[in-house]
Amino acid sequence: MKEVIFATSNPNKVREVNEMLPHLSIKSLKDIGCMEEVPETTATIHGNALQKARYVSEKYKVDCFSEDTGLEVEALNGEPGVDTAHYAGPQRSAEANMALLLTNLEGKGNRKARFRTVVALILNGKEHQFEGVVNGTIAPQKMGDGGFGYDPIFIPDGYHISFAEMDKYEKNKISHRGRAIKKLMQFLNSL
Ligand code: ITT
Repeated sequence: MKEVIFATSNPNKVREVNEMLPHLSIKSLKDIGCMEEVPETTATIHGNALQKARYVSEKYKVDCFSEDTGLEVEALNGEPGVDTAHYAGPQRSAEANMALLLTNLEGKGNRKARFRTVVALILNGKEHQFEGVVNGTIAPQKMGDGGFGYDPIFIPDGYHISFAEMDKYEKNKISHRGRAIKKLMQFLNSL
């Protein structure tokens, strides 16, 4: 498999997956002429990943993979979870999302969190899912300006720096997305 369709409209995800899979040609939704908003309306990260892949595969008659990512904070009972992208409202602002999370964690001793990515692949009519998780803590305030989304406030376990302060290859090596994509690649290579 040399060319793969990644059913996402998030250019940061495309960039990271391109960095992880330099030998593959990754096509995004824009590349296949899909400019519409793909629905993600289920109650779970697994459900949303599958919903996006199914929608694109059925409508555009292509094999593809998608992914859904959530940040799960222990002291907030797993929130924002499936609502990670629009935690602070429909404008999907990373700044507003981080500010709300920091406010909601004020006064809480437990700042443990994890990023979870579920990749859903539809290949020859069959569905497959691959999960990647990275544990860490939520920083007391933003640290660094690299990466995207919640990266400035997420410190992975074993580090004293946030994802936003980390070299991009280092992040990809240990991240939720990196781990899920590695499983996807192992599966594709085993075919
Ligand atoms: P799709 O088109 O793939 O659905 P999306 O941006 O809507 O793109 P999600 O629904 O999976 O993606 O939302 C993920 C949210 O988590 C969004 O707010 C991202 O900014 C954030 N996020 C995802 N991966 C991240 C990462 O590696 N580091 C920090 N934040 C991340």
